[in-house]
Amino acid sequence: MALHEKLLEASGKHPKPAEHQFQYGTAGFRMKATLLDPVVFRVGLLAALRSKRLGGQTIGVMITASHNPPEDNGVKLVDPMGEMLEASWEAYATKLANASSDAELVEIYNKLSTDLKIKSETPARVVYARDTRASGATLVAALVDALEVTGTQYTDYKLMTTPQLHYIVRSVNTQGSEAPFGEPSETGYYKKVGAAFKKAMQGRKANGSITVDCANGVGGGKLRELIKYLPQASEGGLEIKVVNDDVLKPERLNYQCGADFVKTNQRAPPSSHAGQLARCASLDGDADRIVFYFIDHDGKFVLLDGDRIATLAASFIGDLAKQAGLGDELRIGVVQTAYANGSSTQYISKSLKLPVVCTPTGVKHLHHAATKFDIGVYFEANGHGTVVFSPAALKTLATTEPQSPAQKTALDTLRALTDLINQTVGDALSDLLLVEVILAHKGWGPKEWESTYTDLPNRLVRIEVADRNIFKTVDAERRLESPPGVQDQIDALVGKYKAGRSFARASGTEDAVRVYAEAATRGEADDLAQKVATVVK
Ligand code: 16G
Ligand code: ZN
Repeated sequence: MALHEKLLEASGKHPKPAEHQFQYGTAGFRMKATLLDPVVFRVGLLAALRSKRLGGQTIGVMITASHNPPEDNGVKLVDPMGEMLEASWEAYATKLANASSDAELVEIYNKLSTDLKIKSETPARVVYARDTRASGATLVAALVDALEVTGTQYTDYKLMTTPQLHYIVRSVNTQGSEAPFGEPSETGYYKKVGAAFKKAMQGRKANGSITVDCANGVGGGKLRELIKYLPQASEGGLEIKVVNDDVLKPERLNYQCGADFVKTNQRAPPSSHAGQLARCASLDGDADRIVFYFIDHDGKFVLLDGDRIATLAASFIGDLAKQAGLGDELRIGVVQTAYANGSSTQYISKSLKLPVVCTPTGVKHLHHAATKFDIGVYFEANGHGTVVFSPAALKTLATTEPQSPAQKTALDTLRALTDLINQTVGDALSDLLLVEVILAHKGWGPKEWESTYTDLPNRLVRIEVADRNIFKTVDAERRLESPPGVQDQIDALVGKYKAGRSFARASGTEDAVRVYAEAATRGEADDLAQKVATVVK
């Protein structure tokens, strides 16, 4: 049978419901799992094309809906170096997903192959994994149908966190190269991270314990596995208490727990019994986000979100670079979005004296901007982020000869960090250990971490509008250029509040507009958010 006949036949088993329009958004395709079968099949076709286009390099397919409810699922592609799919290909994904018939799908597939000058003899290679959602297994079957029909070589990595799959993709593609990323296996990941953690601690004892809420998602089992590769608590290692790691009851996933719950509700999961000043953290459902928190002396909940992780990491890495004698050589910068608390931005530029860049929401934008620095620290306030080291910075770190014991210690620690940090994408497990390393070095508890600056009170409001597509932003989403006149009204309102700042943008994941406001006091922040919401409505 010719390929187009085989494609027609295979596609016939994954029919697209006529009424649905799909879009490859900031986090791939995400929706009710019952709608996703044809989408995953078609994403499988695109993964094969992408791999062939890149000369047979391995492409990753991750099946997850992150912090969404259990009945949702999603799918996204990972490019060869572990980055998000190149932006121009998102449109191809959307096109394939919306083909209205099997015949049209084959037509689009063939046209893409021709337009992209894909040679049929080039091999295609794909690796894939999924989170713990009940729908994952059948969606994998749809993916495999696409990989089979296109003659793609594939490996099933079964259950994995999203960042673990990113690690695998980069490891597979750099095997045998000058810069191998790691062993392309789950154990390889644990070994790399575990060894780097030990080195980065530089013989320091961990300070007590941390309780980690795993959102009843895939991160729980993986964290338990990772712990086996860390210095054991009985021998002075860090004690990690794993909670909310039930993956057998599907309805518990992300329910009243996890990073999104904690960040959105600004409170600990109801199941948490942490005592005062005890370190706590929450992962999201696929373990690519993490936030920290604690209960203060007065019983108040204190959140240490992505902004806090960014400032902590930037200050630590900046100090190490200076101590290693590389303060002038390595350009360190921080990348945030408009959602970053204004106090964190001030702290980075005024106290840490580091450059700060603001980009639109979405990991791919932050990641891209971070690669412009020698060492780029990027975090979204919601807890997704990582640190990227440029090839030049890695070379400098590898070849610098330390001139004193202090320089050597700093250099060794920096080198260990380059392995501890998952540079492909935000990784909750790796970020967890990064924060622990820094707190141990600084001798800090969560209270000292929090006391570096005071967050401005802020409020986020979600507004349903008739058509969110009319809201067009400029200046990294900080200003609206459409609808006309709305920005002027927002400016006039903001001007009335001390330390006021506010912006409105269309959500990329929900049919709504989000308004963010911050001001000197809680009351003013709430008031400003409400007033701007009224203007937007
Ligand atoms: C997606 C993004 C996340 C962003 C969120 C914003 C990735 C992998 N994920 O989940 O980074 O914070 O969208 O959602 O890029 P919103 O557009 O609905 O505010
Ligand atoms: Zn996630």
